[in-house]
Amino acid sequence: MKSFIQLFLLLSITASLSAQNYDESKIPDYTLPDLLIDKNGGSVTSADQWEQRRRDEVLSLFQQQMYGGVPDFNYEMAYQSRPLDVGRATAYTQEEVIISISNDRGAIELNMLLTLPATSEKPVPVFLGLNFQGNQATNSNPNISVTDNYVIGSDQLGVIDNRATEQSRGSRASRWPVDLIVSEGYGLATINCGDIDPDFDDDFKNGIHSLLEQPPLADQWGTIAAWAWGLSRALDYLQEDERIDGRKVSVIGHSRLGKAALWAGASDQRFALVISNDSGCGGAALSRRRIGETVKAINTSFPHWFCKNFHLYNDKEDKLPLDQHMLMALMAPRPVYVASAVEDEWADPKGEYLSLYKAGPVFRLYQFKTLSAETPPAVDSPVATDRQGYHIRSGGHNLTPYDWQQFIKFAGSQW
Ligand code: GTR
Repeated sequence: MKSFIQLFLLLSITASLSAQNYDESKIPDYTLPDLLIDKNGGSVTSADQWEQRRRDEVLSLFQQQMYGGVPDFNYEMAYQSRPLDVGRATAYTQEEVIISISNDRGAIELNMLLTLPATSEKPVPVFLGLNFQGNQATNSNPNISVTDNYVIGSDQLGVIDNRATEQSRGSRASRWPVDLIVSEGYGLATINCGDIDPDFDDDFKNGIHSLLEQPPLADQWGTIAAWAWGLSRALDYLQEDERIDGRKVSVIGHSRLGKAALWAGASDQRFALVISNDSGCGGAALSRRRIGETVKAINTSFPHWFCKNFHLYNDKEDKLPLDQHMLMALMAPRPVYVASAVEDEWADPKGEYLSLYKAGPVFRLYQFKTLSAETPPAVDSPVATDRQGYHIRSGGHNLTPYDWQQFIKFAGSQW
């Protein structure tokens, strides 16, 4: 009976996925909302006008219709740092920074694994990104705490029933090539996304939501916005630590955590560089292309990721008053890098490129050179302009050392 039910579930998932379009010629005609026309129909022709009139309008659209705004609530933060023995590694130091966030309703702790080059004459730039399986999975140091919080992953990664086991140690180290990162003079900070908000639909009761009285309204945060908020709290700490150059913190994320990195970068302009890796629908990919994962597909599988208003656009992408090129434009004048993978069709690599390309008019208001070709570059041939970088890597949905090499190179060209 059990295997019959499993077969039935598998067939229904396959049927619903095969309903998705992967054929470029079947993309419906669409028109993207104009970045440089404000809500009263006025043209935006300078960087000043963008910043004073249009940027807030665009940001509010994403808050109200897609990711959800953060409700007002009071909280206190405290930090505590615990140095870790790194064994024979000499190139870097490691510590766990516990960021406690509390109010009279409750408390959560974000455990941030901070890896810094062992020697540096000046404060170092840092990459900050959330992880899926806990800090212990990002690095093989046996002294890193195994998270007790909810994690996402399979038994091959040492995760059983959304809990990390000892076997998870280092199981995702290839996604966090710390030797490469520190050898280029950068630090790395990472937190289990489940420390901020566990990634399942519980009607917004756990994680950071436990500190609020009310469940979110239709235009208030889902889980992606909660993760982005947590990234900003991590940045609060990083900007206070004197070993770190708080003006050079890049926010990075893969897949759903790439969506969170983009929203963090858009909503918090203290992030100096924003990096999206294979973030797909609800991240870098244009929603109107409806190729691979669609708005309906994502809201059905993950009803808790976006605000409730976003569900109104299931099968109605054309009614969205926004699209993801507007999210990219919110990064301007700061640099933004988008990475795709050629086999990651579910994430619509071409749509990920196009949103960056279509954000060009806003970067040009700042006199920056922007991507010149509407067609994505060849596989494994990164392109970069003043403030935009992109590559499409061979292979599938993953975060690899190749991706990091490009991010580091691009960051290096910015400062
Ligand atoms: C998929 C989801 C994508 C992407 C991915 C991930 O199942 O459809 O939007 O976020 O998960 O995060 O690995």
